[in-house]
Amino acid sequence: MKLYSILDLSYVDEEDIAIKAESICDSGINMLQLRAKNHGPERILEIAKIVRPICLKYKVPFIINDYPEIAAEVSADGVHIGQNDGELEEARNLAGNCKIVGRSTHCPEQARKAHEEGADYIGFGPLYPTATKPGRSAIGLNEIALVHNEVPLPIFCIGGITEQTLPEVLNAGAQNVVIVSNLLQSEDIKSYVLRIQRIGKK
Ligand code: 3NM
Repeated sequence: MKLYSILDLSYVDEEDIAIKAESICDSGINMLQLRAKNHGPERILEIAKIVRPICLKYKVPFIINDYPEIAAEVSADGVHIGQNDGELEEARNLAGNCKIVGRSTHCPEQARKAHEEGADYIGFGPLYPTATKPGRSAIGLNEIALVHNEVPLPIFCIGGITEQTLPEVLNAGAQNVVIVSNLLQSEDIKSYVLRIQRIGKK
């Protein structure tokens, strides 16, 4: 099981960004995304410049949410786009040398389409209602197995995954997960990730 972490700035104080990024990268997660829905592109660029060297130090692939140009400017490993962010190919072109382009998907149809348009991985969710993406209804666990059968891409299940819900998410067929708030709000990220990885190995 791969664990994808999102440094979502709605859960992190500005002055703690570097220290949080460092402890996340040092915890053994497999990929880190910078997501900042309440910040403008100039500030996101500044923050990306802080996080980029930390990811390099720990050899953690670094993904920028929503802004392919920022991904290009900081030489991130990739960019992540949503359903309403236009053509995947356009994001890939804007992202310059970034190798990875991921797309959020919320149903099997969108997942198939993301594969056809050349996404390198997809997010699939939100499995449960989540305050991290308010207003988007949960899709539940029933289609996880189907989407894994039909879509030959790395699939990261997302939305409301916690230490408590992870076992049933894996039982439903999930292979990789994104955890945002439960990880960022844990007291000790390193031991949290260790516990998650143990659940992932069962
Ligand atoms: N994207 P948490 S759900 C950023 O379904 C995001 O596309 C989603 O945060 C999607 O782990 C989500 O705190 C939020 O629930 C996930």
